Amino acid sequence: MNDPGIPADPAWWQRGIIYQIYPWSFADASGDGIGDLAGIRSRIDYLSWLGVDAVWMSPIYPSPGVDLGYDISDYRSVDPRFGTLEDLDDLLSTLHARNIRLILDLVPNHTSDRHPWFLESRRGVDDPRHAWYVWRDGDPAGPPPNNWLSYFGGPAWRYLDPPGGWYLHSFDPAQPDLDWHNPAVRAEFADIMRFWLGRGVDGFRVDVLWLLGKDPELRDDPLDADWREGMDPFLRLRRESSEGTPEGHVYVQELRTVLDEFHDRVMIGEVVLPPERAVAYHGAQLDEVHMPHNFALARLDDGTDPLEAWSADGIRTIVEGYEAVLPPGAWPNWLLGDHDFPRIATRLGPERARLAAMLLLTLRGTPTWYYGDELGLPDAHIPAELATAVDPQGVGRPGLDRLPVRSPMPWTTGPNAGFSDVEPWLPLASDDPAMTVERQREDPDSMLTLVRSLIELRRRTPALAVGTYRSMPSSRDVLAYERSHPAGDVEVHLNFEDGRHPFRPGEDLGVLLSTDRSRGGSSDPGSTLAPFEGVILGRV
Ligand code: TEU
Repeated sequence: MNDPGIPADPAWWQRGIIYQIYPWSFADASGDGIGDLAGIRSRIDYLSWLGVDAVWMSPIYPSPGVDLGYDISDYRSVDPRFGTLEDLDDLLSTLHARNIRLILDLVPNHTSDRHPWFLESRRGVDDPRHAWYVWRDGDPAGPPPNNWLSYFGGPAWRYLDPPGGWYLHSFDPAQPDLDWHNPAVRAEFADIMRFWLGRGVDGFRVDVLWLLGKDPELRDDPLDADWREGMDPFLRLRRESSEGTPEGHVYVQELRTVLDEFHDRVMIGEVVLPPERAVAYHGAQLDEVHMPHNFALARLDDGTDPLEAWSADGIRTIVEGYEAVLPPGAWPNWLLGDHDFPRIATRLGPERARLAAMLLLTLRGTPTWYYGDELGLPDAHIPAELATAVDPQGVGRPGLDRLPVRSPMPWTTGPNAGFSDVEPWLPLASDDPAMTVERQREDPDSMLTLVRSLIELRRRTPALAVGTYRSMPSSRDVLAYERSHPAGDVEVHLNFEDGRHPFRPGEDLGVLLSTDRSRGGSSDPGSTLAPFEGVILGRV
């Protein structure tokens, strides 16, 4: 009999590993200093060698670039920075030929203020496009229609004349929010999805999914009683009216229905909410997204000391808490970060980043891997004069600049790290030759070698790919769990402390893989874990 925790016939997105590419920074083939689709295509050998099953690309559509592609001015085309629609088709077919799927980023909450729809909406109430956005009459001197706040700092409203009114922008003023209560908007997005799915794209990561369908009455968000003077002003409100409404779930179901018109596609939602609320986007009947992204590890050390937060206890609580709230039949997922969060190697340091990689790639649920983390790439230091772009979030909420996590992928020890023939659009994170694919590929002790080995082991070990999860008793500083599958069980022991720890592996188990370079591939499990060592045990 099949264990209820093991999918009988796992889909590609359940078995697989998803690799996120930030297209600005992966590889530049055109020689303008910015990454592009032809660049990504030229690196498919690498993706295949690394062993990933799918690529999620951050937005590649035409965009003024105020929010680096998350401000879209045409949903059915490719930005000339990145290439053409033909380049996209070419990338897709080349990926498919290597058995790698392609997931696009769908950004339905807002457009660019230069999108023709928004320009038309400014003509006034008589224009049908007016009701595509959230306009309200009012006095230009204020106050705005309600107290909602922008993720990029300040009020979420701006007055504009013409048409003489306030419009809602949950992010930058250059990103006006669409009105998802308007059926014409929803029909348009259904059509956009069909456009891409019809071209063969394998699915979408839907940007700020939980912001769709805000309170139709635009009621104020309540004040957060825990907020104190000196804290980030954005955290002053509990975002109960501006996000996460019941209507939003209905609209997500509609998107899912469109997706399901096509065979074997996936819909993943960006839902930056605590797990107990995020999992609601699986849908009551599992009829919303296949997976709302699980940000529990990305946010584990939010506002606290990462080295304290990443304790065995801290992580066990996160993992068990998430497993406990996951609806029956829903498939989990994990990520360490994405293009919005500080990089894992900067948060934890190189040693613990190896442990975090072993954690991510041995937990139950689809891992999403952020490009460059496989090298242990740190956040880049970006002097203002060297950046050719700004992050509006960094401007509006100092300390939350995201450019440092979006630096060019270092491929070689040659000029510009082989990313581009010219000066890249952002400085490299490191000038250390050891921080390149070229060097790490050859080094058996490198982070890249470890990540590739973890992926390879996960792919050929059913217990790791789709097995059940169970926490195991262990000493206080060690996180231990078992992944079970009829094909064979696996144990994972992760030592999160700077001391040696005894561990008792089950009978007949040997070390399949260790994060510790000095264990040297020995199959003898030994009786202690080295500081910050993680091991995967199985029948050898
Ligand atoms: O992110 C939304 C979001 O939640 C982020 O603003 C996040 O809270 C913050 O960056 C954490 O520091 C999505 C995209 O991932 C982001 O890149 C876009 O800027 C944003 O939507 C608007 O489209």
